[in-house]
Amino acid sequence: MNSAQQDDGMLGRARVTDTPELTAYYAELGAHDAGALWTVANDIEPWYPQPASVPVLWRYRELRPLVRRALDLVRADDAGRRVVMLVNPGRKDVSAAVGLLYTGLQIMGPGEAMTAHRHQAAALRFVHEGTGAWTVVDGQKLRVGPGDFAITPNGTWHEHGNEADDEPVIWQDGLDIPLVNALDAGFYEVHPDLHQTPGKVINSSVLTYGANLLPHGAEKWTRPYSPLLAFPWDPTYEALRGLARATEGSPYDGVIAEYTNPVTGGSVMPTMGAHMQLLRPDQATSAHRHTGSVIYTVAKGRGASVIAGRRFEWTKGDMFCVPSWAWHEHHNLDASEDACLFSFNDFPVMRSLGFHREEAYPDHGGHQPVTGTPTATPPATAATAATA
Ligand code: GTQ
Repeated sequence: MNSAQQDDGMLGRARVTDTPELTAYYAELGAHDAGALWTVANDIEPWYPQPASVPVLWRYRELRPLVRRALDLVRADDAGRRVVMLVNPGRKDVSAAVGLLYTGLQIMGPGEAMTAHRHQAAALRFVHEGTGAWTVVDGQKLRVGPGDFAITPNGTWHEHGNEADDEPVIWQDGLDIPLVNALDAGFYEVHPDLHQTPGKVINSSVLTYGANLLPHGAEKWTRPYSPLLAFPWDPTYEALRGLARATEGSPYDGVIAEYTNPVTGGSVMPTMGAHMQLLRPDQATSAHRHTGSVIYTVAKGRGASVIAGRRFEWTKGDMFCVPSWAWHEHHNLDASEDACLFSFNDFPVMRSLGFHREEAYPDHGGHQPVTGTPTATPPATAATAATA
């Protein structure tokens, strides 16, 4: 910590000492639904982000049996969506997994189908297991399998189900529900007919936009989200392997690529972006931090990530979160296989509001010392001195 900044008062920050007169004054302000800024200034304008979210790892091996139990415990029709949410211990009040992002594991039994609805929150899916998953998004039927990524942009009608006759589907939902609620902008509607009438062509957006060719008429697409709604695993993984041959990648993320809106090259939706990244065998990235929250899902391989000084070992299916401004670095622990991390984030919100900031970890050759303490504070640099 920078010693000058230990004392908020020296920098012109609030340090008024309580007196009986002031205490009485604060009470009187409170009675008028008012308050004195100097009693909260250092809390509401911190030196740097102070997320309530903590780093968390959710192990698929541990959650899967619990998710499967919900199949027998609740009927999909009664539950609406049969989902086990991942809840950050610091964000229970808003059902967030990290920051303003929600995520959960949804299970659909063989032959099940959910009714159609739409809402202000945007949604995305990443399939963990099961081959029978389908979803209808604004009348377009998509089939998705393990490793596939699909989007349900805000305001689009959607319903989904599992057309396999033997095994359940478990997919991960990612939504910006806490963001929408933080902005008091939530709406929700059930489809008047409970179901849409899907067009006959399955995965029509993939047929139209899925080959890096911009089709005739694409310029007419003016909605703020990607017209390509599904991104299958196989071509994504092949693209990452190609990238790994052709480029070095990022020192912080390995070989990483964003799923994009093919018309604009921007993020798939206005509030949430998503990436797939590949860590080469044994690769250990350098630590950095940035504004914006991220939820990761291990798509392939095994490794470890150090987040805010805590080390989390992960394997396929595991999910973990990186709160805003937390130092993080990733390590592929396998000497011969690559490891792949799917992730989604609120970066489009940060960028569109001008809130994006990023910096490299300056010490110890770019790697954090591992403290093992859940709330460990990283060593502060001059730019990031803590509040006193
Ligand atoms: O499928 O639209 O996990 O509305 C939570 C809320 C999924 C969905 C969730 C939702 C959905």
